[in-house]
Order: sequence, then C-alpha cells, then structure tokens
Amino acid sequence: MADYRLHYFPESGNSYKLALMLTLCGQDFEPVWTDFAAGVTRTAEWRRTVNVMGEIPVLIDHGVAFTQTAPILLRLADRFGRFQGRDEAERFEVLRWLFWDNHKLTGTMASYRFMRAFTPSPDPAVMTFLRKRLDDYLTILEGHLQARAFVAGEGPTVADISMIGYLMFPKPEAGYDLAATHPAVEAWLGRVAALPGWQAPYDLLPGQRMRCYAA
Ligand SMILES: N[C@@H](CCC(=O)N[C@@H](CS)C(=O)NCC(=O)O)C(=O)O
Repeated sequence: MADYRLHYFPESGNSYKLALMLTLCGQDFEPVWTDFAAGVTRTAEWRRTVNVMGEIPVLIDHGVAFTQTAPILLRLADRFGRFQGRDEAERFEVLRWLFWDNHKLTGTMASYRFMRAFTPSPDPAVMTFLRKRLDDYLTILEGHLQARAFVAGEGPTVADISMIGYLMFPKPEAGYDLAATHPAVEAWLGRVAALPGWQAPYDLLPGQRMRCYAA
C-alpha cells in the first residue's frame, strides 16, 4: 500500500494543497477519487468511515487518517524539513497566514468558485456578498505581496502552498483575471509555479470532473 493516500476530488483546492505539498517534497501519493458531486461526503457511512467532519481532503499517512490541511501541511513540513519558515518569527507568520487563509481567503473563495462554476443557478445575492468579501481579501493580499516575494518569509512556506490552493485553477472558474486586477498576486503565483516539481491542479488531481457552468 502507498505511504500516502489522498481522498480528493479534482476541483478541490484544499486537496490540491496537499497534493502539491507532497509532490514538492518528492513524495508520490495514491489518489482516491471521491464522488463529491453525488454527495458521498454527506452520507453517514462516509462520515463514519472516512471523515467525521464530512470534508475532503483526507490524507491517509502510513495507514492513519488525517484531516484539515493546515495541520497536515505543518506536519509534512516538519517531516521533510521543507517550507517551514526559517526561524521563530517566520513560523509565527506561517501560522498567522494559515489561519487567515482558512478563515478568509480559502474559506470564501472555495464557496464562491464552487457556486459560480459548478452549480447551475447560484443565488445572485449570495454571490454578490461573497465577491465583495473576496475583493477585500485579494486587495489585502495584493498589498502584502507588493513588498515581498512570498507570504510569510524570504522563501516559500506552507502558507504559500495553502493560499495558492484556489488561485491556480483555470481563470473562468472563479472569474478573476488576477494579472489585470492584482498584479502582485499574479507575480507571486508565478513564483510558486516556478518551484521545482510544481504541477497544475488538474494535472495532479486526475479523474472525472464536475460539469462546469462558468464560461
Ligand atoms: N478547513 C478544511 C476545509 C475542507 C473543506 O472545506 N473541504 C471541502 C471540499 S474542498 C468540503 O469537503 N466541503 C464540504 C462542506 O463544506 O460541506 C481543510 O483545510 O481541510
């Protein structure tokens, strides 16, 4: 059995975070495609046997199941001595941005993009609310990245790997043209994409995709 097995679905930016981290650390993983669109993760059986929180991704690490990408990224960073931050100050920054990402950037972008691209008729009021929040978060990120190459330190850390999770997918899905609107964010995405071994989300996460309604 593979050392790492990743329960995922291809459109999941949270899954991409873990797939990318493992890949950048030179680790293979066995992809375990999950029928998220059919509601598998909402079933009592899946929650009982795979993840009590009802969420993708789940990383089976040497036979033991782990969930929540932030602590998993930190654990892998420790294990491989990569992307941790160089000192205590940088590691504090890593944690700070991981919390911000989970609560704000990823937390909002995941819902917004999912509804926009993968549901047939999202509620316009909900979309307007989420878009306004996201615009604010991306402006904050743009300002932060104007003065630095990576989010939490001199070099790339798991904060970057977490925060790019939903920004590397094809543009029409989220409907942001970051090169035009947030050039520092776009340049940072380019720096992450230049890391040795980097792969795009749909290359790392294969398998049957959901119907995409975004132009
Ligand atoms: N904070 C979690 C977020 C996981 C998450 O929200 N996963 C999505 C798919 S990418 C999900 O399973 N959502 C189901 C739901 O919200 O009901 C993590 O970092 O792993």
